[in-house]
Amino acid sequence: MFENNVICKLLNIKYPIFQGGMAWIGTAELASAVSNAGGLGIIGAGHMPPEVLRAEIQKCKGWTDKPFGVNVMLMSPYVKEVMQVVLEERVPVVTTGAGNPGEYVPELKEIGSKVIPVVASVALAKRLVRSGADAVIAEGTESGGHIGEIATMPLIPQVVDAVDVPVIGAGGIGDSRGMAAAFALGASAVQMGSRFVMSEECIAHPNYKKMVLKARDRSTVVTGRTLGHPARVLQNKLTRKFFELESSNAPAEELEKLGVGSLHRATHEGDVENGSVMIGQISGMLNDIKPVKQIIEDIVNGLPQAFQAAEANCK
Ligand code: TUI
Repeated sequence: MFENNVICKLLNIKYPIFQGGMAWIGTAELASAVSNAGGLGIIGAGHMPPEVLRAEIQKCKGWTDKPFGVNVMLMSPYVKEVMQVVLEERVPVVTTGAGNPGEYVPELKEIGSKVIPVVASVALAKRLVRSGADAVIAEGTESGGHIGEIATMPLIPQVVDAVDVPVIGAGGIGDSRGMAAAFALGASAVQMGSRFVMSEECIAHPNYKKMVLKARDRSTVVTGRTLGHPARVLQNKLTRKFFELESSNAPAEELEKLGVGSLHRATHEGDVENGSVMIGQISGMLNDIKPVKQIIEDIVNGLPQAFQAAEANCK
């Protein structure tokens, strides 16, 4: 299976499954587990200072001899220094999020890294392919964390039609059915974040995972739309406070203040009422915590059945 898959061939991986590079919880523990299981593990640089990222990359190199990636969050205040570390460490795959990485593409390609930006629109996908991107991740608004406007179902085929590089589908994918659907829309691989939050290897605080276990289909909300950086999170005390302030026309600085340190509060301190519990709209179907290897194998093993079920409707 996947011998002819363009992404598996491009990156030298066994399964066309990326782990989304999540801030604070996309650590070397998770990334190396995903890479060792045959997918592409990705360290989420988030707001990490450059030397912390370097240590994380070196841990990952020690724990896996398979390809792995780093996701550079372009809104980070350290973005330039982080890119420098990625170059010095010769990270095999670099994904980016929350912005346009165009200016960094040439030097990353020069050292042989594969550059695969996350895009939330056709326009940015086209621009980045012209800049030399090796593939793009089309991420729909169903995702957790920082999001774009367009849903995965319309985004994937429109990006696929617009570019001549492979497309990785993301946003709302957490099982074999989702992966089969992304393939049917023209994607060559998938990226999953939320599904890997609910793995044994993910270091997210137990309270975070417990809250996701209890979540349903309508449990997420989007904060930060009026601030220009929308983020999907589980509804809690923090989001209620946020919307209250927003509807009373509180100044933007006051809203921004609520967000400072809020992700770490949830992921590491376990304060899931006053912190940001970032997770995608598939939260209602994340009902177990499994080892990474089992998550990947269950999805891959379920693919034939998912395709057969779809085909049965055409007979
Ligand atoms: O980056 C993500 N998801 C994230 S990053 C994150 S950490 C964070 N913390 C505080 C504030 C903001 C972020 C949590 N979740 N996903 C990739 C992604 N990129 N989703 C959407 C986009 C995107 C949006 C607009 C990419 C490019 C873009 O274009 C901007 C432009 O300049 O054209």
